[in-house]
Amino acid sequence: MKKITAKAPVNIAIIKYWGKKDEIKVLPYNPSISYTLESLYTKTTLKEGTTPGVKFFINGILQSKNEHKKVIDFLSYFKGFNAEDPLIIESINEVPTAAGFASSASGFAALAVAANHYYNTLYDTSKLSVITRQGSGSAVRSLLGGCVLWQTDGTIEQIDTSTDDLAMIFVVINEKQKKTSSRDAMKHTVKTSYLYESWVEQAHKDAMDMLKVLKTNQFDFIGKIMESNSLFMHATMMMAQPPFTYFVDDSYRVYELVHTLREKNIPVYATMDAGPNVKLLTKKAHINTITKKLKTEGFNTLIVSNITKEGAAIINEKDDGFKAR
Ligand code: 2P0
Repeated sequence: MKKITAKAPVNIAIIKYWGKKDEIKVLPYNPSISYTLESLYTKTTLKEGTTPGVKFFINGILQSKNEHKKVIDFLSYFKGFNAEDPLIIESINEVPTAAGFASSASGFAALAVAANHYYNTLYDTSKLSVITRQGSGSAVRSLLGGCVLWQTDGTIEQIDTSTDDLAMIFVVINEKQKKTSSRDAMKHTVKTSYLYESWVEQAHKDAMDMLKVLKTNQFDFIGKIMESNSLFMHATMMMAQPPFTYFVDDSYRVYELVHTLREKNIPVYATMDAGPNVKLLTKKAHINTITKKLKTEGFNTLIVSNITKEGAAIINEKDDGFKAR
């Protein structure tokens, strides 16, 4: 029986993508940059079914008609796919789904790589990224590992920077599915936010500055640019008409804690995506101090991850290791 499994990492943007200049091709208004996480990923298996049609499961749960449609539309980009053929898709998320933990990114990256082998299309990274974007824009950054730049023309590249002593701490505030999808939230922001033009301009500057400090591994500058870039993105949403926000009280509390820790010379910076959970960037040496402080303040669900150089790839189920894409 034909069976292919791919594994794709979650990526967290240190320069955010928030808005499409081309909705059809899914091209962003500004470049974005991300780190690739080791401990958070999606594993997706494609295998032949016994009855006609696609059956799509996430974490063992058969998905809705709507989710099936998304996946079928996506797989239609792979030559040889036929929605009537018996196909089972089993996706396992090592990440809280749809709470701003970028599971759609790792999900579509894993599906793209698995389908590329299942249908033997063997598209190169460039062609695969064009398809992957249709599932989720930020998913293209999960195709590569390490630190990844996604340009406004759609190209992706790995940035040469040192990530060995870095770690991210995920402060889980809410694992529930978010109310508004980022796709709709982005559209609304582009159309109505008073700050959108300024965001695009500043995000370009932030990306340029970030590339410089990444190349020279200046941690505090990386953290500062990351934090302010994320806050600007959230400000664009607060200035949309009508306004909205992904912040909840506990998100603000985590930001305050981060500031308190920095006053005590602990190098830690915060970023937040399309959900209330906060991600902290620090150096490995400070993980214990930070997690201890968070727990004292009642934040008990924490996920610590290294940055990995591995991007999405087919895995050998037996040894669970990565194989070449
Ligand atoms: C990012 N986010 O750069 C930003 C920051 C969330 C906040 O990309 O419409 O699933 O499918 O391209 O990529 C989440 O949105 O949106 C996202 P689509 P996507 O990580």
